[in-house]
Amino acid sequence: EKPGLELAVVSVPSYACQRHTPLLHHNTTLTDALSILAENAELSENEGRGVAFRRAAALLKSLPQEVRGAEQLRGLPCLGEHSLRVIKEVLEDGVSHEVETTTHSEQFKAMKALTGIFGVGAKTADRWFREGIHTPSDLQRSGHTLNRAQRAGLQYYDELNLPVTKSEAVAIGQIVERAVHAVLPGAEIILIGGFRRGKQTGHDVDFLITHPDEGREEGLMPKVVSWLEAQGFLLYQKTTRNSYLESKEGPARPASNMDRFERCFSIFRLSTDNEGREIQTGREIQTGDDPQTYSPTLTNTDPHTHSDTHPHSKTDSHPLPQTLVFPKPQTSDFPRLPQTPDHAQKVSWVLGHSQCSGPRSWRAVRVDLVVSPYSQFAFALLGWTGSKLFERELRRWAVHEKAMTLSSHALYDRKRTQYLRASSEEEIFAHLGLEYIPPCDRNA
Ligand code: DGT
Ligand code: MG
Repeated sequence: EKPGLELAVVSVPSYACQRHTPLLHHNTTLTDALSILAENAELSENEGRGVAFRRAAALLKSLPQEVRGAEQLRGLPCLGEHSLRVIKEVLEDGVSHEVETTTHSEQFKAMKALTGIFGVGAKTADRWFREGIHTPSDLQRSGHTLNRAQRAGLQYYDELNLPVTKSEAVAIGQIVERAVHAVLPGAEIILIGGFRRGKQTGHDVDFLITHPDEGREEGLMPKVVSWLEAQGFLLYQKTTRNSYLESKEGPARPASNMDRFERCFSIFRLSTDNEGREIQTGREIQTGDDPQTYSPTLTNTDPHTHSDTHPHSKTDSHPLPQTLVFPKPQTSDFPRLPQTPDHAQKVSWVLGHSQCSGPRSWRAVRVDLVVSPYSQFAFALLGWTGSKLFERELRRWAVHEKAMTLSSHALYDRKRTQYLRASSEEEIFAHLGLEYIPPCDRNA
């Protein structure tokens, strides 16, 4: 046997939260194939099957080298019979028959297109599919009564399915920071989700907001939303108190604090000028606004440094992340984007009703805001950084290996019958008996 090929000799732990999973890895052909089958299972509401494919893909993402033959996988965890069969096929033939069939199936294509509408889940999409609705245009013509989220989803369909760039995320971060500081000075805002893990694009932009004085964050979301609305930054918003109910998960919910968890699902109106530069104006600058800090600006980020997305690097000893600090806007400074996405032109208005006379100077972007009390901030940060599989694996590890219940609010030790406090992600990993995995290695 060729030296260095037996990957199993490298011991690979079976929970994704025990492993370092970088964004870029060596086995994308295999993980792309498995991800399609996972997606198909999720769209068919076969969660168990979806998770099995996701776990297999995550294992491959964590391997230190490219897999060239199935024999290299002997002894590795997380690879079920079905996943192994798919992997072997791809290794031998370059493609998997099942993956090909899936990607070409009418049902898969329709389910992807319909669930691509903001506000539409697998159940609704499946019902529509069985009525013969396969595309957003079919839905539009069907005359179905849609809720407010779905109407917005349909209206901005094309744009919301364009990846959000890191630069756009930064521009939105500046707006969010301004909104939050206008209504609550001293509040802290941090970019979470995929961008915190170092992704260069995302399907949305996620922010977590808190205030060091516990209680000050209460009632913050409606004020932030009002400010954003008054400035013309919101195309859609739905604020829910405590949308992530963990009633199913048992005791990991501090009864008194639960009702303070607020979340806002929104669609931002992000200005772009015709040269593909993003600016952060909503409507006109309001009288009384400081034009110096409210002028169109874009702070370009170096695409090669991830330091701003990883405020919790291993060497960072700050117990809590610092507020996202953006450089002071400089009106004369309009750096060009690394890529210059002219979204207004890329978007083809298949649905007809978004037509405008000229190229538009803004685009719609999905933004999620979450407000957490300071005492739960580390849990919220860990819970909202993802990836989804990494989160699932953390909770599975907690329950099965530690008899603990982990949520985005708290960690409960069932043997000691007490909540374990933490003011940093590092402390939570320590409570769980896990090596600290930084955000950039949570891309399971
Ligand atoms: P993407 O698709 O580029 O936006 O990728 P992510 O990883 O940002 O995914 P996203 O935005 O759906 O969610 C961000 C993270 O937040 C995700 O990795 C897990 C977590 N998350 C999402 N929805 C919920 C929720 O309802 N409750 C809790 N606790 N966490 C959630
Ligand atoms: Mg996200």
